[in-house]
Amino acid sequence: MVNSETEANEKILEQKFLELNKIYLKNGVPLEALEKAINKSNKHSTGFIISIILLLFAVIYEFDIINFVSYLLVYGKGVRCIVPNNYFVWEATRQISDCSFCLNVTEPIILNNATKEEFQPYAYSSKPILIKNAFIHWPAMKIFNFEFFRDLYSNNEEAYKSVDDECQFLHFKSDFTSLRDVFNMDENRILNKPGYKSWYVGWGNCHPDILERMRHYYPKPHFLPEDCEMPSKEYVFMGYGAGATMHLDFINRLMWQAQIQGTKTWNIRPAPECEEVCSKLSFIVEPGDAILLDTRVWYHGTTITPGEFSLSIQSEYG
Ligand SMILES: O=C(O)CCC(=O)C(=O)O
Ligand SMILES: [Fe+2]
Repeated sequence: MVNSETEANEKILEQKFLELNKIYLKNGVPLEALEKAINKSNKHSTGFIISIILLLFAVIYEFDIINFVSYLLVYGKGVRCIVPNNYFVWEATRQISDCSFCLNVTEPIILNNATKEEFQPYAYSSKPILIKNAFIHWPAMKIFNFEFFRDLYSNNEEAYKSVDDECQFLHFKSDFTSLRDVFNMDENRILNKPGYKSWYVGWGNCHPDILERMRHYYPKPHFLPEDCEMPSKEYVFMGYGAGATMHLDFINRLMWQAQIQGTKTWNIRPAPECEEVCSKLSFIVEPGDAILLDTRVWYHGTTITPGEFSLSIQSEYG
């Protein structure tokens, strides 16, 4: 049982930690580490976690490990991934936000199946935008499912290799280590039958043949500016339950996403340094909807409506 004196002490420590947070954010403390430190259900005490974070920070700062490791892991690899593999280093070196992107934003801008002209005033905005029914006409809405993507990759070693080498595989909370594992899954688990572990994954498709075969079923989103840049890579996110864990993306442009199957809740929040002046947001996307978000500045995570399978296509524009 926790007595009231311990609780009071914990409150004081929590307060002190939040003050320290502001000072140390300049040099970077990852969001998840901050959250764990104030989470009372964590088996370690708050003071212990603060000490570990500060010690870690001191070692990294003192020996200039940030520059060295980020050079080796980020730029050395030559690939800009949606979520960097060395998330801690990147989080610790990211620019501190001036919060202008989230001031007075309490809900997404909602448009209904916007045309290019209607979307134009919002293009390139950092505000979250939801376009209802934007993609209901896409053939992909009827064609894309788990089996479509399994067939797309089947017996294509080069395509699997491209995910590992040039693209990225994101397992979130699932126990998979590669896209191959996902497509070798037991049929009952694919269907999320009771007694089977829930799963949610995402991966980049950058193999030219795979991309061409995917794009056969959807065009460039019709509302995007004619001259906007698009990468030769499109992500698929699919699965159940917990969805994507809270993160920032390490990408060059703004993000668009098409919700193809299932209903998904987006939970987005400003960076910790903006939490006092900006709000956290939560909103639902349904099949056929488009969401546009600056995932470089908005922390974002998703949860899938229980009992539903979610599938989305995601890419960048700018
Ligand atoms: O769709 C999801 O579950 C997450 C997508 C995501 O992280 C992104 O689009 O950047
Ligand atoms: Fe993301």
